[in-house]
Amino acid sequence: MTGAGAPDDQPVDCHDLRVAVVAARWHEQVMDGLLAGATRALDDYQVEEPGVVRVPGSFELPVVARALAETGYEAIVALGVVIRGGTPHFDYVCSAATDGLARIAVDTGAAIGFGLLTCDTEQQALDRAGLEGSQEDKGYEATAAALSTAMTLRNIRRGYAPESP
Ligand code: DLZ
Repeated sequence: MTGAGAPDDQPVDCHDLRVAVVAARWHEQVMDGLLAGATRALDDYQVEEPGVVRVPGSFELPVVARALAETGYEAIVALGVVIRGGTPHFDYVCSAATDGLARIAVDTGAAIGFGLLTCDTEQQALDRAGLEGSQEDKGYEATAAALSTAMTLRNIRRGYAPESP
């Protein structure tokens, strides 16, 4: 199970955080599950009026995430699915999206939720999509991680001392 060891974080109040979700369109059923998971997390964390932007494919996630970060969004959740069997460009699309998203987080200081599934088969993606019968809920996890990180960044910028472990 890929999710073994994941933290069991409890939702915190993020009602005044500026949050956007950027989601690719490839692999509709899996994307529907990831988006539903993200929506559940946004509700649990009390995010008000999150923005949602769709892009054609995962390759386009970083450039749109960057534009959102530059216009003041503090947390951006990137959702996409790339399936090895479905594309000869698997490695290129995965690394462009992954490297691009990591760079945006470090360069802009926005919290980026990494909800990009990179799978060998569609079944693996379905297992992680938070659908009925799925074993994992990566849309929820990526959203919770982005929100938690954004609150940590906000506290650091406001001069609050980091919490002791
Ligand atoms: C072209 C392509 C292929 C073959 N497979 C996927 C995929 O599995 N998942 C995904 O999100 N996007 C895919 N794409 C589209 C690229 O991400 C991109 O949208 C196009 O190359 C146009 O720039």
